[in-house]
Amino acid sequence: MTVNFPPGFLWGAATAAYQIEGAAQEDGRTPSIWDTFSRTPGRTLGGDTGDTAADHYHRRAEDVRLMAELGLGAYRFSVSWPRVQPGGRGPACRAGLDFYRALVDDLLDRGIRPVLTLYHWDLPQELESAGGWPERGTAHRFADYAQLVAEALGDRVELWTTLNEPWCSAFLGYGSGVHAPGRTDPVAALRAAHHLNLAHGLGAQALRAALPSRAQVSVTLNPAAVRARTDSPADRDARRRVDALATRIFTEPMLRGAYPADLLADTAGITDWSFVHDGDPGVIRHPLDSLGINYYAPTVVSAATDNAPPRDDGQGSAGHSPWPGADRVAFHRPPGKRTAMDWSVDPTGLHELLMRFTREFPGLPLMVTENGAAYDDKPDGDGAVHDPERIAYLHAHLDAVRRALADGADVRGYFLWSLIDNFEWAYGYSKRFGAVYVDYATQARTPKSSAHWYSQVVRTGQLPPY
Ligand code: PNW
Repeated sequence: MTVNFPPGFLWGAATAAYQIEGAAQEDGRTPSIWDTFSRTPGRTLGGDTGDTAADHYHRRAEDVRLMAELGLGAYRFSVSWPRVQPGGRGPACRAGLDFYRALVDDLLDRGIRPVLTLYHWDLPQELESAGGWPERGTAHRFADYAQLVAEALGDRVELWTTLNEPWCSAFLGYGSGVHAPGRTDPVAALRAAHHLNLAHGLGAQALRAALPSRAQVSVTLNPAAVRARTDSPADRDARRRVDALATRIFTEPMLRGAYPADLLADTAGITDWSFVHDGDPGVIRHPLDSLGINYYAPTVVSAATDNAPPRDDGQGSAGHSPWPGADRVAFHRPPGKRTAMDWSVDPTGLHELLMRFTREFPGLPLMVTENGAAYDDKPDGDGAVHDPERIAYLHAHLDAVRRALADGADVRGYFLWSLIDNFEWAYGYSKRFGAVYVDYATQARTPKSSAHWYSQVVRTGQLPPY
């Protein structure tokens, strides 16, 4: 029996402010940590920055038209904190808020539901200069910012997300240093993770207080679909450690109100966690309306042996690991198909994660808030962009979502990453994740064949035979 997508299933595409907006110095916006980082030589591929990006700040209306042409039912975007609250504290910047008001109005005019993320990695630089996420005060600044945005947009946005992938903010930003702000300190990374959790809890409280009761509050994580290379106790222990650091460090406090005991034990040689104050767990635990899951590829680990190949998870820089307390873990690249990121194509990881959260957190609706792939897209002689590999990737992963639905998972929506090609963080513009091609010289948008394919899926609510 084919199970199709349920009525009301949200079909969308996702982006993030710094990756598409550009206009980095306009209308009162101040620098974020990504402006500082990307302007520092050697930090991003080719020295690319988000100064212009896909110029979405000036092409908002055209981009919303494109979404309507694709038939999207929802659009997931993020608000740039330094655009709406320059410097990360104090009064709102009216021009910045006006941009998001206009965006949301354009979406609603075309029947597209706005799904707003408050924080997709662009911390105001002033807050980083005051200590950043390793400092507790940043969590309180975030709650103030959440209130400010809720007061401005709460009359027209129903779906709210506090953070996007706090794992990346904490461990790539402060641990391995491959993301902004580029620090490489395992204690700072663990402190950052806790203060991001606290920011989520305080932010969710601020949203509830400022928003009408119909509003829904969520968070988006990138849980690891992590597998042990063998069933040996040592390899299973490696799996457990990575699972704790990637996933349970967020899900357990947010959904159950405590850090996992094994995580505290694994990291005891690094920190005593005294930055967790009495009362924090009760704040971090907040009843959520759904959980957002971003999925790209699985992770395969084993216990490191003396002759193990060097760490190769693509996430480390100059020997700095994003996995504090998991030094004896080796990361492996399974054989098989890869994307341009060199990430393996394996949709079973998505099914596995959806079923895991269904089992562990019964009653909590799930949303696939990002899924997609980078490929080396190029226009052909006629200017068309054919990306059959992306269609195959999307088809296989949507099929995994469909199987999870058939197996009882309460999945409410799917958001393709990404609507348009954009600034892929440390990889700059070299990696194209868009369903729509962007010619950065002219900023012309061309829907790739995957966009046409996805449009059919969205319109029919069904996967075509493949
Ligand atoms: C996510 N990793 O980033 C982000 O939410 C997007 O902004 C980004 O463009 C997309 O996935 C594609 O990369 C990630 O190294 C970046 O494990 C890096 C990792 C995971 C997610």
